[in-house]
Amino acid sequence: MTDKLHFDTLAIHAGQEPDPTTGAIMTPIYQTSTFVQAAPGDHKGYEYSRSGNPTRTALEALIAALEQGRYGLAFASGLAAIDTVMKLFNPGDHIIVGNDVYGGTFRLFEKVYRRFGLTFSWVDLGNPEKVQAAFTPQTKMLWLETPTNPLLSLADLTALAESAPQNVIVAVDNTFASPALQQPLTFGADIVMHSSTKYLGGHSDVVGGLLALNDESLYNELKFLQNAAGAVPGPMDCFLVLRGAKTLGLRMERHSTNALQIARWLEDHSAVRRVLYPGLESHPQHELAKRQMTGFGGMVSLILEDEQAARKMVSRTKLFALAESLGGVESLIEHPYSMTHASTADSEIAVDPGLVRLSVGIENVDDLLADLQQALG
Ligand code: P1T
Repeated sequence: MTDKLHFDTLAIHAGQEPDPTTGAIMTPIYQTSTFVQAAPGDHKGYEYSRSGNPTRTALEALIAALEQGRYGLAFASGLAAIDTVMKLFNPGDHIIVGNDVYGGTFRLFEKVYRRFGLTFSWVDLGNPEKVQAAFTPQTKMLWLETPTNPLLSLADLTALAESAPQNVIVAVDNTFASPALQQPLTFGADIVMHSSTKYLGGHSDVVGGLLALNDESLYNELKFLQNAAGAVPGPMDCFLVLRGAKTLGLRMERHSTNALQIARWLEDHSAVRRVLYPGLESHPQHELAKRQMTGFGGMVSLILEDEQAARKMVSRTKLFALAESLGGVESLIEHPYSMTHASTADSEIAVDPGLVRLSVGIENVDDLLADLQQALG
């Protein structure tokens, strides 16, 4: 039934049917750890909530539909989703990673999985020769974000998916764009990952992670690992993401128009050295953004003179709350160097101390501009 529906309709209906016994239009929160069996193995499709839970099933079907994939899997956090993907690999395997990613992803790869014998190359994905040169016979995955956190760089998904050898998994962290603006599986990616804590949930009230994919055997491996390692979300958290995702399309439109207006305003401000936003004509990959995305999203980064100027700005905003995370209806501001990306300090992917990151919310844009104006002085 859901095959031919448009994105905004899928966001409200995919994976969700009125409850057959009561008619409840909202998917119930099946707050149960276990399911009664008539005889051993004679059950109604559910045995134990780590292995499967009906509220989670609805969310898994939803993310599959929103990403135009066949399969979805839900996790307790974005990092739990990434961690489960990493468990596909063995000591000696090599992973190529885009050289701008969330600090927690860097930490998981370099501080945890390196100890288990995996190796990582951090590569500028905008440079096709460098990407080609990074593949070795041991390379098993290419992991990337587009747009990246926090520098809002883009990767050409079609070109990368075509250039990767057949046996290399191309995995895209689609958290910043959300499936409303970009669907990496349609460009040839093998796995899409989300921190549903962000735009999919959309209301800063839940931590979660999601995967979407098409390949059946890869899905079976990941589903096995999901159950074997057990980093699953509870039913209440699944419900919150299901509810939040219903308005994803509308929210992303407003995030995008607010962010573009703010990015343009910041570009004209004398205290700002550089604005990073894919929707600006000055963004080096603006043309790619227009090809690959249907909107430019709500994340804007800016570079101020130095660390002191950045710290001053993030402490002075009033509507933009100083906090980690992003993608909620309310605007947030943060200092990646000392907050979300502190774990990359002194590494090859360390961030500029003068960088400030905005998660532009869906408030009235004039109020947001006034707040930035008073904070920049
Ligand atoms: O926080 P969690 O749900 O575990 O998701 C991790 C994660 C993965 N990928 C991207 C692109 C992310 O931005 C995040 C989380 N990021 C923040 C908390 C942040 O403020 O950047």
